[in-house]
This record gives sequence, structure tokens and C-alpha cells, in this order.
Amino acid sequence: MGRSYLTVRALVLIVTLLVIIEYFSLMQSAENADKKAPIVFRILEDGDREGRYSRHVLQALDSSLYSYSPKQHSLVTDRVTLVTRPGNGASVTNTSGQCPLIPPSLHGRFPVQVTDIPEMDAMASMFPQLQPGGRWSPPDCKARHKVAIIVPYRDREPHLRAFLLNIHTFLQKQQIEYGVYIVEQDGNQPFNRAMLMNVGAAEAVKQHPDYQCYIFHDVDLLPEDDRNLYTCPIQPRHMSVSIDSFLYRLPYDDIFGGVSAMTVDQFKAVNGFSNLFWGWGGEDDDMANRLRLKKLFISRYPANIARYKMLKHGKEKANPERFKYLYSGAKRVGRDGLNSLKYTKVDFVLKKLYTWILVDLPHLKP
Ligand code: BGN
Repeated sequence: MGRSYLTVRALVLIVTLLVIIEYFSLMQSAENADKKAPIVFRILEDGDREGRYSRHVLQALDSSLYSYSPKQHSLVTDRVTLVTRPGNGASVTNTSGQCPLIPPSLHGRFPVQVTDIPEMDAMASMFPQLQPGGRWSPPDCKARHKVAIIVPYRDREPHLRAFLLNIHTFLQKQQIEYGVYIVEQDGNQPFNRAMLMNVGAAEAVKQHPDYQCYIFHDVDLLPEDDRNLYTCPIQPRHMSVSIDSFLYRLPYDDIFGGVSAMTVDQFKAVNGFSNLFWGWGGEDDDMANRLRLKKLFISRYPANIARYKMLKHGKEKANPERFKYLYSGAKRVGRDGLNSLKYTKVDFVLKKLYTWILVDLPHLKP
């Protein structure tokens, strides 16, 4: 046996040993990763401005600040359970009876239900805690936010059923006090989404003056992640940041369509939406302009949380006049909106799953 042969064998042996050691150390770190605590969030709160609403900003925290029991963490639901240590600024329970800052039963991403949607009556029996008109408040604690969900609507009953099933399930996990307002446009005129939202906002506070904010919600958008909190925002919040049909990308920075949240005060400050946008497009851009004029800013949750599935439907006819009204919008803010709103209430019913408002909308002078 030559010397060089022995050297080669020794080298092979050393390399093999190194590979084995590396393999075991990798196994060890993978095992530790499995035992690692889940991501922990802290809520940053800006105080209760004028007693009307509180700010909710989720911030990821170093989970080592928290004691964590792996037994409390269900891998199936990926549910996060927090046990806080005193003095770290986050609290899960409180003595005032208010709901916790972080709703305890959030699951993160979940599959939205778009098939096997029950009929309205069967669905109503799935939500026995709903008050007439599709209103709800958490049974065990005092909600921090009172939110009117305003849905402009016409002629999409299957979408409405899918929306109601998903939204009630979703909102009740968030421990928000809410009511769902379906504002339906009567007649065959082009759809006026913005005016319907003005009507919904006006009617909701007429019914319940203690609402603190509105969430304007297209009926075809279903939230996919329950960390997308439907709370009252400090700055107007555009909520439908990433939609599957837009490949989960924001089409442009100022977009304010789909789902958006504004406090009652912010909505008043911009005089609501313009009433002049008949047919598809532009009304949300006009609102973005109003916000800018009143020095308000569009805020957003991160795109991996503010995710939505869009239900399929045909393309609506675009409004050829939208450019004209968009360009002249700034001039009209003071006289075209909530203060010029007119409508005929054709029907108003407190249904089990929602408040139904059927309206006839007149064409107002520009
Ligand atoms: C934009 C529409 C918005 C709509 C988004 C997303 C207009 C105004 C002309 C510039 N804006 O193009 O209303 O929410 O697409 O679909 O059409």
C-alpha cells in the first residue's frame, strides 16, 4: 500500500466525518425551529382620540419577550396565543371590560368559502347572535370599534350570499361591533357606486349615531386573512391592497377602490363621495383627490395581510364622463357630496343578515 493511497483514504474519512457532523447539526437546528414560538404582534395604540376611536397598528415583536407554551400553539390552525410578561407594554386582558387589543381567535390566512353557500334563511340560522339588520357586538367584552359596513349593490344575489357568509364569520372573530348595510340601487340607470355609499353612510348613522367609522365594501371582495382588522383608522385606510385578480399587486399608489375605511369625521370633512359618477370608474380616484385636498393620507396594511379574493363577474360599462368629473372634482368638493345628497327610500328592511336599503337615485346637477 503506497503512502499516497493512505493519505487519500484519510482525507475521504475526514470529509465523511465532516458531512455527518454537518448533517446532525442541521437536524438539530430544524428541530429547534419547530419548537420556536410563532410570530408575536404588539398593538401600538395612539390613544382614544376624542373618545371616538383607537389606533391599531400591528408590529412584529421579538417573541423571546414573551413566555410561550408550545402546547398552546395548534399547528392545524396556526393560532397564536400570547402570554405576556408584566411590563412589556402589551396586554391581552384588561379590567375595563373592553375587548383585548389583539382579538384572541385570529388565525391569519384562511380559505374563503365560495362554493356551497347556503340560502339566506339557512345562513341566518348559522349566525343566531345577530341582531335584526345584521348587527352584532361581541358577547363577552366591550368592542373597541363600532363600524358600519356599507355595501353598494345591485343584482348579484349569489355574490351577496357569499359575501355575507364570509364577512359575518370574519368580523365576529375580530370582536368588532358592526352592522352590515346593503344599499341597493333601484331602476336601470347606470350604477352609481359612490352615491349609494353616501346613502349607506347617511342611513347607518341615522339608525345608530354611535358608529365611529364606515367600511365601504364591494360585494365581490372577500378578505383572505383575519389579521386585516376592520377597525376605525387614524388616516383613511385603503384595505383591498392585494386582490387575486390583480395578481395580488396594488395597481397604482392612490387607488382607493374596492374596500376602504374612513371615520365618520373624515367622511364629513371631505363631504363624502361625489354624486356625479354614473357607471364604472373614477369615483374612488375622486375620493383620493378629496382626501389629498383635506390633507388626509391613504394608509394601508401590508400586502400579505390585506389580501382579497374577487368573485367572478362580467365587465361593467365604463363611465365615459369620469375623466371630466375627475379633473374638475376639486372645484366641487364643497357642494357635491353629502351636503347635496338626495334619494328616495323605496324600501328599508331590517333583515336577519343585513339592513336592506333600496333607493332611487336622482341625477343631480353638476
Ligand atoms: C381605475 C379606475 C378606478 C378603479 C381602478 C381599479 C378610472 C378613472 C380614470 C383614470 N379609475 O382605472 O375607478 O377602481 O381602475 O379597477 O377609471
